[in-house]
Amino acid sequence: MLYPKITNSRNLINLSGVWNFKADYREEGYKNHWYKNGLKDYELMPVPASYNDITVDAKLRDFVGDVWYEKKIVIPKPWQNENVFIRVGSASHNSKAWINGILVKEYTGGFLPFESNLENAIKYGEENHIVICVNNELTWQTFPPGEVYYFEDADGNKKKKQRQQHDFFNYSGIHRHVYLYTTPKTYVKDITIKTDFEESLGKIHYDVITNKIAEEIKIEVYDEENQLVAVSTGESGKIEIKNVKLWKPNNAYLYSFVVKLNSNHTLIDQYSLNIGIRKVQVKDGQFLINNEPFYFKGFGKHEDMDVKGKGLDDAINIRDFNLLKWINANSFRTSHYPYAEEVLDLADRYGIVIIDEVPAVGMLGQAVPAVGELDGVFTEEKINNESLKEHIRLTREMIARDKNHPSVVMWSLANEASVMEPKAESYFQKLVEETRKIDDRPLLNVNLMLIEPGKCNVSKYFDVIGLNLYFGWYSERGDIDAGKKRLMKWLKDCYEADNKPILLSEYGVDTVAGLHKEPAIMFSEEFQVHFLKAYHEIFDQLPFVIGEHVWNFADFMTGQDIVRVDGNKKGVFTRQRQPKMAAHYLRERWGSLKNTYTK
Ligand code: E9O
Repeated sequence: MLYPKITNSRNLINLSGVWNFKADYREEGYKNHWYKNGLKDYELMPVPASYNDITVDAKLRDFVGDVWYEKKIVIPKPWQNENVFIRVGSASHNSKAWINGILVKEYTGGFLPFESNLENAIKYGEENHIVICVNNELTWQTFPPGEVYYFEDADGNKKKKQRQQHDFFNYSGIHRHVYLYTTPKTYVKDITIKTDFEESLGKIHYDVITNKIAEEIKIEVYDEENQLVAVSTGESGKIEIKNVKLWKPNNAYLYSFVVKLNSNHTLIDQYSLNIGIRKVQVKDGQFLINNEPFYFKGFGKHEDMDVKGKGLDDAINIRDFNLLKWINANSFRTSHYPYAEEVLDLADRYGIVIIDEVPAVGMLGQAVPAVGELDGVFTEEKINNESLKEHIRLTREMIARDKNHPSVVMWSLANEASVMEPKAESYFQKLVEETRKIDDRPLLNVNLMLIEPGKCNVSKYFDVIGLNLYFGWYSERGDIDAGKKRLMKWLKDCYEADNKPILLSEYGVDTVAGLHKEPAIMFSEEFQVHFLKAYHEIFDQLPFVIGEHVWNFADFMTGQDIVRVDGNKKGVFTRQRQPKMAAHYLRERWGSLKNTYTK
């Protein structure tokens, strides 16, 4: 799915801004046809933003159910000769959209875009009524999975509640831009780019899909100085670029790939993509980018901030990239869901490497399970065949959206699933098989520390094993030395069992900014530094460890819990994006390790 853009054949209106909003506390929206009759007694709500932290109403913050958004807009008359689409970057989690009372789209999935051709629903040159209903309920067949239940209070009133298995707040609402955009009647629907190189010769393999057969497809490739460096014709082909400038971590180079559709020698549609030429492989136990061993230095992150929740924010995003550069990181994982396309564009430009993750988090009994509470998830009632279908669909949609980003080097298909269960095996085998059919990037599975070495039923299907390890925190609590010993043994045993490169996809400790203790104890800034140092001493001895992603880049909001004081505090930066002590330590360490760090 191409990102909407203005080109000399396409137009665009960004509908972000202030919308009318109403939470459906009494479940009357559908009965009273709000999608047609409009909202009465509404309040104002920003888009994009989570609605949860915008007001001071506790009922809205923890609301489970449908909320309704409404906007009125005049659609320009000249648009009547074009296709007109509505496109929502993401809304969490289940959406329905109506234009002038006509249902134009239903979509499930909280972190990926959906769109619809509005042909039969809009009025040109007149006001149009747009309504989007967003529901935030999670079930065992959604991603992330969850369960809705009813809680009865002392007066016997039933309250709808959401049980969730994941450790981040269930922020809800319209989280990314809403666009109306046009295309000509014949237009470029999709572009797929694959790149490679041999010595100084860059190679691009491309496929262009149009909605109707187009008479002529022309391709032009421009370098960063806007010089034309290659041309081609036809819907698919190979292009070679002499003296290629590769896209490299921390040294991004982007070509512009321009597709032109012509009819009778006149241009009917044009679309351009920024592309990077680079090559990714897992070979001989190493992760190679452009044939050089790459060592991941960075974080698991979240889309999360004060007030806006998961709402797209360019200021925070650019601040985050500046901090990643400052701390000498070279990569992050989009834990635990695909981030906004705008974030991946920044990663392409800043040269930050991305591991792109599907929202498959919490496929286990509880958020922080005790031993024995992991199992019994791959059952008819919970993660079943229908879940698998959804998992495959979302993986496909993520790849369809993100495949052309040079920054994306690996797909992460699950975080902390209950993979010791025998039934997990066929589930993941199928998921991996389906994923490999559509893209050749390496695949990552991320395991939590309750999956004992040698007991993972799915590692054999993946290229890289991610391990989330917290010895000295969740176990051996407060005893870093004991944690360190366990870590060494665990990593060696995992490697011996699976013989795959290991990425430390999570390790870290909750740290209260400003709390100082000498000697270091849990929650102090000193403890975070000691813990990270101890882990690094182990990683540095093990050649099969191909990277370190600290959990987490910044403090983030979670559901309310006795182990969460105003959220998860494992950030190296605060939620306001200021450094804790550990940030200075990491900056020094990562500054002295090269990207192509070999042990
Ligand atoms: C997933 C991430 O979203 N991994 C968790 C992170 C955390 O901070 C969470 O935020 O809790 C770590 C899971 C570790 C579970 C270990 C349980 C061991 C009990 C003895």
